[in-house]
Amino acid sequence: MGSGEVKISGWVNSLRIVGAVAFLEVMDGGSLQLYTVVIKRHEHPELWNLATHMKIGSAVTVKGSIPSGQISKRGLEVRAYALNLLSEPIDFMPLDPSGKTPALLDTILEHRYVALRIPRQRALFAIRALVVEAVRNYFKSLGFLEVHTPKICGAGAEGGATLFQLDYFGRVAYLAQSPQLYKQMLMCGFSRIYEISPYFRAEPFSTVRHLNESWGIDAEMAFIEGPQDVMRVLEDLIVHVFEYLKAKGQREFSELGINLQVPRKPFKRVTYNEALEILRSRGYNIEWGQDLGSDEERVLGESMVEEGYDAYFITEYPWHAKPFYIMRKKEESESFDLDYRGMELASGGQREHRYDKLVENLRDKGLSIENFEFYLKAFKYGMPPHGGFGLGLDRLVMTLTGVQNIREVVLFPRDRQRLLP
Ligand code: AMO
Repeated sequence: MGSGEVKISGWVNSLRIVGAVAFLEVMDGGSLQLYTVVIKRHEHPELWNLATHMKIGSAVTVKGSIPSGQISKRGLEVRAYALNLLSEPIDFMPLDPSGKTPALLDTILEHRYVALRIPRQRALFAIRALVVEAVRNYFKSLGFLEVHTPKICGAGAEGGATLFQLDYFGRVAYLAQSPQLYKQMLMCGFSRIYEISPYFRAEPFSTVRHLNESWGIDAEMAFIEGPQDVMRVLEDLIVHVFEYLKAKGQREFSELGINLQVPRKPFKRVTYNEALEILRSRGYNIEWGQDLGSDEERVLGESMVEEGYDAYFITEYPWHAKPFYIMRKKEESESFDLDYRGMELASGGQREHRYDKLVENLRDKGLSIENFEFYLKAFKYGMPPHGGFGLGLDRLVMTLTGVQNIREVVLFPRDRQRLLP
């Protein structure tokens, strides 16, 4: 093929016939490119005949030339000289693949594979893949090692109520809620690691920001001086992801009609106590020690946006609102949450690395020392001070793409109702 010529392998999203000209909208399978394939009756009568009888949704290959300087409104215009029909739908199309007639989210999720032909849907998943690419190249540049920890576990880290239990050859096992315990144990051998992996949580919520299988970006780093060292790595990661996406995701964001705004550094840091003050001034009275609910998160987010901060840390949570592995600081903790416009994106902190204190923390939370023996052992051999964070990948993609429901950016979401497809 010469320059200006293309071979498209994709699906017919729509067909329009105007007089003696047929316009086939074809979504290329391997790219985000939508083509408007033009076939004139008098030029190619056999192609015209095939095109005008084409069922929407058919898989085709097209060869053609792109007229110079001619870009039609939606797709790149191609004058076809070859058209091959490879596979026709044998049932009604469950949704309009051109996206001109919008489909309900339920329909999209039920027929995700077909919905991926809609330009907007493709853009969402192209962005998700770019986020993972950005995360990997960020951590690599800082010397973090990518690791993989088990997803079938003998103990949970984030509370018993949300564990999915399974039978492991006659023993009780759980699906991993997070790599928390393993990433900490690794601090006895590596000083900077990260993992991108699924979290399984039997959370009973049906909200637009919770899933029962979500993906996390976890980092852990040793030899830190305090939680602020970890916060800086997380803050830089977020800014890097936004900048990377702004540079590499131009086409995808233009499909979504979004002009990405990179959050400004440094992110605002508010202590839990300051957050309570802000909430009180807005009529929300939270008792000291309580976690912030989604209403409170939203109101705090509004106040931060008014101050010019999209992204902000909430630090020094009450110890009793945080898990046992976080380092205690009297009644408070060396913890942080990272929120973006009222939604929690990440949480983390400095961990307790001193064996005796860690045992005390477990006791204080009413957890069995015996169950955590395998984890505690790693703290006997020169465990350095360390800290880390868990960043919700799905929530990060939600934030970047502005979608309102987390399910939109997950191919086959798992929630309380959804186990198939
Ligand atoms: P946490 O439980 O806050 O912390 O989880 C970290 C981040 O993961 C995302 N997330 C979820 N996203 C969608 N649906 C869910 N059900 C869900 N659960 C969590 C959120 C959240 O901020 N081990 C600690 C992290 C650490 O301290 O390193 C942990 O798991 O964006």
